[in-house]
Amino acid sequence: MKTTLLLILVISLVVLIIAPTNLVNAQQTDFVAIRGASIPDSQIDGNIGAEWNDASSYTDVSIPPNGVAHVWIKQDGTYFYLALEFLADSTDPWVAVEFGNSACMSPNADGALFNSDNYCPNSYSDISYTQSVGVASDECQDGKGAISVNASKFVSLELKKPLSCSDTAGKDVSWSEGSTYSMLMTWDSNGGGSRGGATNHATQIPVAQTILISSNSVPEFPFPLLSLGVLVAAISLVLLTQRRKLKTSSKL
Ligand SMILES: [Ca+2]
Ligand SMILES: [Ca+2]
Ligand SMILES: [Ca+2]
Repeated sequence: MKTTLLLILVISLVVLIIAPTNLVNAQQTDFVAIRGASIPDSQIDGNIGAEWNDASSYTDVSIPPNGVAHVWIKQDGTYFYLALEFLADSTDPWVAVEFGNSACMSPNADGALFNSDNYCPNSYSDISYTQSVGVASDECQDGKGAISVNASKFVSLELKKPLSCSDTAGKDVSWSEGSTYSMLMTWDSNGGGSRGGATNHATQIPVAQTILISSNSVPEFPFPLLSLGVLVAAISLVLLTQRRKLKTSSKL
């Protein structure tokens, strides 16, 4: 019986130590960029393939001003990786992502722009947000991005961006493991660098989402109830084993 109690105690302590840590991560960040394999520039091609298998994957992510996206996020210690796919209402939308600032279109924030007819038709531009004209392409283009939009208006984009970059003029982020940062996403299809649709990004100001740059290579255990379930199952297993032993010994 002493052994049983000791086992229960040890399991409880392990769960109690692990669960709150993961609960904090799960509650405080929308996305966790786990450590994964590097993606070569050649695979940043607008086609989301097996290179994203070790990334954190999120479905049903709201992408303002309307739509639902599938998002993949990871990092390799040097680069931050983001992939996104969603159904647009045009074959020529633009997509913008703002990094490192929770206010939408904050002057001097870093960003990524895809398929803007004014800045980067069918491609990607490393940008910063500005007080005067909205956005500006960095003189020093860092990282790589790609976008594809098929005839069904399905958008796929991939971004590989340095976690830390010395391009202060381009307002590039300087991110490190263990910290959480803001990200905002929006898209547009009805003019001003896009065309063919009815979606105006200005109709809904995007809310900032948060990314934890994690040193873990597997997703955090995000569900406290599962932790509790594992604990109950483990205790039950121990008690059942003990009971079986007692029965066996009483038969003898
Ligand atoms: Ca790819
Ligand atoms: Ca930039
Ligand atoms: Ca730059």
